[in-house]
Amino acid sequence: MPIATNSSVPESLRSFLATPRKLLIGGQWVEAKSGKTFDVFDPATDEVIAQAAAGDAADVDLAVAAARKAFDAGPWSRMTASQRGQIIWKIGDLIEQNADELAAMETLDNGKPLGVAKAADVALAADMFRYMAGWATKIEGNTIPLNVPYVPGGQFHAYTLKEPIGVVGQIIPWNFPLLMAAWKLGPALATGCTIVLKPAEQTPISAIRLGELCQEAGIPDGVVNIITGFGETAGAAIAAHDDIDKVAFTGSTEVGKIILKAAAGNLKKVTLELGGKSPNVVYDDADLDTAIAGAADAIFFNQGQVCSAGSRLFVQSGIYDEVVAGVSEIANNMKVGSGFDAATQMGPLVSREQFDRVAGYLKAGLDAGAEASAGGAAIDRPGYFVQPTVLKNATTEMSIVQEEIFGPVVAAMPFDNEAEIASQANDTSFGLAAGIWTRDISKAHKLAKQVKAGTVWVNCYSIFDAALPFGGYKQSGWGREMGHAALENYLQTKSVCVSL
Ligand code: TXE
Repeated sequence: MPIATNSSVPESLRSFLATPRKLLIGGQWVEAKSGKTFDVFDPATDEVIAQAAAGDAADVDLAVAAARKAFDAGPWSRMTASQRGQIIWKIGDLIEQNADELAAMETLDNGKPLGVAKAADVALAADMFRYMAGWATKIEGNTIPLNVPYVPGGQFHAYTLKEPIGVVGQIIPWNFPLLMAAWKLGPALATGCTIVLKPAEQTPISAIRLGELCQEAGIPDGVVNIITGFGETAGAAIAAHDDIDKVAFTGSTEVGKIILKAAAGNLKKVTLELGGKSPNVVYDDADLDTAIAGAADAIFFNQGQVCSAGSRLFVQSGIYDEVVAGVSEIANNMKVGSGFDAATQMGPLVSREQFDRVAGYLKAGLDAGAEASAGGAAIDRPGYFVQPTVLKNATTEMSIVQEEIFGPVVAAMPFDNEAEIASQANDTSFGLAAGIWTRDISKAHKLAKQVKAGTVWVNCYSIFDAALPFGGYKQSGWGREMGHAALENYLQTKSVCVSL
């Protein structure tokens, strides 16, 4: 449905999108130095819905200078932790107050169903700021007893200070635009850092609006800077910038490696949340109705554009046919359409590029001998829609089993030998998440320990909470998002030693 006739798009959003959106630098909304803008698309219709400023290295320079000034001169760094915490909490409140508009923004820009945008993206984003607001006042060092052998009788008072790392660059993807901004900004703000954030070029809108909400909440000028633009220009400038102390990236493993190399220039600290190819293991003693629904949700949630999606489904042989048939039935009955249609369970993929990538994997899988027991093709209609797909007869060496598809495509494989399932589950270069479905609690804990993944869900999948650390083993990344662990990404430890 074109935006002009879409009654689900609130008037406030319509007028927000009517003017080209600018960059937030030092508390001011400004055009890109180059004057360039780029088009933002509705993936359900291919319609241009907005223009955003195409920031590049020159704008990143200005944003970093503003962030540096705000970090060095204050007031952010001079505020008490409690004052900072209250402002961060207020961002959560403002997200909640603007939930309808933000959810519509995500549906328009990313394509996801409106109900999901509101219940997951927006609600989790608000919660993330509130959770991190609470941490602002609880960042503490230690006192440390010393025993220095070469200073006999020496008495010392030693302690650690936890200090913000400084100016941080944050580069985020398009699958959960607002939520990824919240995952990044929340801990950086709680620790007292200042930020240059670059949203994905496919979905810049909600981050721009979040910048406005940060200002409304009382975030001082220069603390949060938002540079919309492309990866190869704005993103690369952030990764390489000599005055950025740390870069946090969520995106493809391929770009994660590029960022790492660029960051080596000034040895800025790096955290990476990258791709996945997560195993979802169903044992024959599982509650099958729950496991089948869970396996479908694990891959089809957010059109499969989830880094932790359960994209390799391992099913114990005796129940393989039944589980594959069950997941396929769910796939076949899924209502695919515009995210604004209340009946829609799955929206379009985010972009033409992602649509082509997923279609390419479908073809490669079918050509290699996998068989579609549901879906298997793109959907012939405007927008970037593909069928929810279950591929059976998949084997380990196929690209659909080894590579991240980032679409609603699951490869289902039987397993016989319980002793070997851990090594099968671990047989990729990724290690982001895993699912286990069984009534046998000891079996579940045993596999949970063996699997090389940053998150393991037992008898559930895709459960996220601001308090629960999330991140990757192996090539799925470095560091953890959320929870107390996320604060460490933005802190450094200073040891102070005083002779008494
Ligand atoms: O990701 P990119 P793309 C995976 C998923 C998907 C694939 C490609 O498999 O199919 O990546 O998606 C910025 N220097 N994930 O191409 O390019 C870019 O502008 C600095 C997994 O969209 O990694 C965007 O802001 N930055 C994933 C961000 O990186 C650069 C989420 C992600 O884009 C850059 C998204 C560069 N040279 C995709 N090039 C997850 N882990 O959740 C691009 N960017």
